[in-house]
Amino acid sequence: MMSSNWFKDAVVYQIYPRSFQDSNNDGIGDLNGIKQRLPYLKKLGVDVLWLNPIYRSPDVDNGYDIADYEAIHPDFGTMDDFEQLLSATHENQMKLLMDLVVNHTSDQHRWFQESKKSQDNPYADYYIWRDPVDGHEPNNWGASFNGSAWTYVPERGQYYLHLFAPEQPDLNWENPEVRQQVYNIMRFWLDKGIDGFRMDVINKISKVPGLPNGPITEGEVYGDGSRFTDNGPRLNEFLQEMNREVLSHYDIMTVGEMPGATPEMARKYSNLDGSELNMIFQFEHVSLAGNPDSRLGKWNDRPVKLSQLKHSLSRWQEGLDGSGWNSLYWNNHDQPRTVSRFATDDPGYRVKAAKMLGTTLHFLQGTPYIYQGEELGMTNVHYTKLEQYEDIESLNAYDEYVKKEKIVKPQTMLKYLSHMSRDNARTPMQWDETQNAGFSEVEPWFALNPNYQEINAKKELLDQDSVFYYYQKLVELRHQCPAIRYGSYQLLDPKDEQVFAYLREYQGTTLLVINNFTAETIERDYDQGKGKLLLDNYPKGELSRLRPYESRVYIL
Ligand code: TEU
Ligand code: CA
Repeated sequence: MMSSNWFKDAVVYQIYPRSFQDSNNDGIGDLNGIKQRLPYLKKLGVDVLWLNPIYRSPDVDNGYDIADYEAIHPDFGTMDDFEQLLSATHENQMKLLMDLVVNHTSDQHRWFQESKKSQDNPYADYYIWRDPVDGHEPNNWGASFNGSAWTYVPERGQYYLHLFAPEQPDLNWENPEVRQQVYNIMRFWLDKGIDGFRMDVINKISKVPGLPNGPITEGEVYGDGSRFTDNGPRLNEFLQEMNREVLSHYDIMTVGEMPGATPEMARKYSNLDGSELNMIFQFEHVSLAGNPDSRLGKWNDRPVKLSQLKHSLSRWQEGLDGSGWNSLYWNNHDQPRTVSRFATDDPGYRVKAAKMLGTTLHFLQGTPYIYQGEELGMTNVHYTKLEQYEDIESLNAYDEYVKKEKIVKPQTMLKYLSHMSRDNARTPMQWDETQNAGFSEVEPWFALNPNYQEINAKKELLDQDSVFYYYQKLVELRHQCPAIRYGSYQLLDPKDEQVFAYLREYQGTTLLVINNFTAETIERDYDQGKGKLLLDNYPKGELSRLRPYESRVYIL
């Protein structure tokens, strides 16, 4: 059994291939495009690339509905292109993670096409099928992208479960043959030499037997089944089996996406004996501002209270120190742009604010993830019309809450979408100021953020004071300084609603990290005077005066 802790020293860069770089001018980003941009990533200094799904897919949910796990989506290129990208990544001393989406498949996957034909065929038990109850769905669960979590198939006279879209049927992990099939897929890619997996909603693979009804919020149609689907009874067992059968035979890293996980659970999933995964993605800090009307769930346009953000991140820092491992992220393909969400994208402050957020996150203990464009301070796209959206989650939510249930006004819902939609993260990468931003020579599959002439990689690479070079510095400091990687953590002034300040301590080195989350100049005294300034996003200033969105790090 191999074991290695390189994941603790690594910085990961997430690539959304569809929106990263188009190489053949069909308007869609692709594998050869990523290969062309390796020098850029090398320059940023990241160690690991994670690619969102690149498998054959009908793209109901942009690749998270996989029709063939061992084929490359023609939009992205060929298997040969993939192998070339993998070796080029390795030649550049970087590693490559694939997205493993095995809670569900596409309804176009061969297994499902067979499974739905009858109740007795070799694939009949590959998915979660149940008889109707009194002519209705087997239970009251709603799906993540709205509507029921069950769809009826006349050929079988049964319903199948889908926690996401109807085109994303859930696999039946209780069936040992399904698990072996998944392990085979994993070996297929690992044997090509990839360096690990990001595992999509992997904490939903073990459902509570009996699939009981979930609680229904007043005024809602469907019940919330998450307590019976997330972190279920056999999850640790399944992960340990996967680890024994597959993961432990390779020198790789793993990160499991786990909505609803607590630090206590994460200590098991990322436990230090290496029997499950290396780390998880938790959702707490990106779920702090729900709508007061709980039927609307994540849809809101409210700022997050800084004390709550600090409390949440601190709970994970303290909760996993010495007993598990954190992943650190502000952004991914499902989250709005961090600078717009947690600080400001006002042009007067955007650069400072992006650097401040980077500092806050990158000085924590754990493995940091940078989502494409975050290193440029890319912003939300600020759409005002429904037609501008593309994402299934956003479109279904509008349909449900505005048109069907009429619980929110169109203008209000558009404000919520503009603040929270996943599409904010999915506009094409902004490479330069030319037409189509250097992403493609033709019109991209999804419109660019109109601010690309102001915010783009070419401009930032020419400006030593850019967000890009600041992120480069953050990565470099992490590589150099063990206290950033391994130090213990202590939050200062938990109730301060303006500043996020904390200490990191490792083998006699103490770091003091100070972040002003406001557009105001404020006075704060910690132990700055005793320290040596390691990093600042402003020119030298007065010791206790913090300028708007200023970040400072001292070695005490
Ligand atoms: O997301 C899991 C998940 O919980 C999502 O519902 C996420 O919380 C939501 O997009 C934010 O409101 C993963 C993938 O990252 C996402 O892109 C997929 O759509 C989803 O799984 C289904 O595979
Ligand atoms: Ca292309």
